[in-house]
Amino acid sequence: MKIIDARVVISSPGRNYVTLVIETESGVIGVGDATLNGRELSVASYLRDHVVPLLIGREANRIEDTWHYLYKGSYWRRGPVQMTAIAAVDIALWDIKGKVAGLPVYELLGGAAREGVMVYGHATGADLDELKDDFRKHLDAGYKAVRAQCSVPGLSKTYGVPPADGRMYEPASGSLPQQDVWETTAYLDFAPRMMEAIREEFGFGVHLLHDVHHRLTPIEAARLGAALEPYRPFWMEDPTPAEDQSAFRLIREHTTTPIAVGEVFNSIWDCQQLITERLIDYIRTSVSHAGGITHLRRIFSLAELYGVKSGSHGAGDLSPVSFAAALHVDLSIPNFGVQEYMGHREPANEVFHTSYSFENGYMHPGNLPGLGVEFDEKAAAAFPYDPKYLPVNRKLDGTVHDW
Ligand code: GCO
Ligand code: MG
Repeated sequence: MKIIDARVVISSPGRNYVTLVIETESGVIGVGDATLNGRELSVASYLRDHVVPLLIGREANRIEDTWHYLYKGSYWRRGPVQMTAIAAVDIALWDIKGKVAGLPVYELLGGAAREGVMVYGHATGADLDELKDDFRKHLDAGYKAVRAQCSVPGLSKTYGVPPADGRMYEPASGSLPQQDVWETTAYLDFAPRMMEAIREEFGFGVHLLHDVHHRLTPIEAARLGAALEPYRPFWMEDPTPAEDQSAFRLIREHTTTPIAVGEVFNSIWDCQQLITERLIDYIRTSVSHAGGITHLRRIFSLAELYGVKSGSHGAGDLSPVSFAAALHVDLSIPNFGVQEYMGHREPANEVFHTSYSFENGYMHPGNLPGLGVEFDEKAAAAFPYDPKYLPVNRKLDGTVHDW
């Protein structure tokens, strides 16, 4: 069954998404997500200019071969652009395989290893009272795991806390990146108080997560991990800039707080040391930025060998196509940990018709053949691309800091 057409659709139903549509001679269509937040057009060009010409005429059922053809064949391997592009092709081909077989993708991956996928939502607040209100809303909605982020007193803007005007906290609107302000001392004093306030109010019966967003040095992260221990966090996410794998050894030596990292990784090589030296507890690579279902499964298999669990990135800047693909993987692997679920803003559901469901804190990808997401190209055309940047972070003296 040959591929006869492949096209890239860039649309902005609530936020920007790059979608790859692959069409086969038998009429079966597959969709993949190629969104790289704030750098969307680079992946669109990689696909349109360099990958689509290679896909036409290829056998759609040869997923593994196509993966290596695109990965090794380019010579210039890895990086977020190439790996997001390969992911989009890979996800679309799994979608096609499922539709041809008449089975949901998770059945092709070995079938359900659990009844549902535990997801965590985001609770945020401009102060502790607001955070507690939002946390309570998540518990009322049935969430078993919730991430807590709160404005740091003294800082005008904190990661993870949306502006008061109802916009999402990322990306910034406008033609230039928004500037955030950062001060490590204030954050390190406040974060344990925030976690304490949540435990005092809601007890220990809910999984409590927190995202540091790559902002600390190893010794600062070690101090934070130790300070959080009494509140028994599910994980401390992205404590230090993720590209320095050996930094995690120092954190590990000082704290038993579980560590999660990997949303910015794009291959197994980015986490090889972290996993094989048991420096982390959860690997957060996503299906759309780490080479698709084929490569993500490879990462999770390596992780399983070393007792590391999955905890995939699932922010709203990954499209519903990615999210569905993530749920199929989550449902089928033995070492599933948790899945991030941020949801998608309206009018995303006018463009992406999904079949996944949420019940009592758990999600299921549904049982439609393939991924279970239908992409409405006509509807997408009504929401043209809207260029936006992620924020840039500076310390109080103006030095650019990790974001
Ligand atoms: C998370 C992430 C995101 C990223 C975003 C960047 O844990 O959900 O940190 O919020 O910042 O995906 O585009
Ligand atoms: Mg994060």
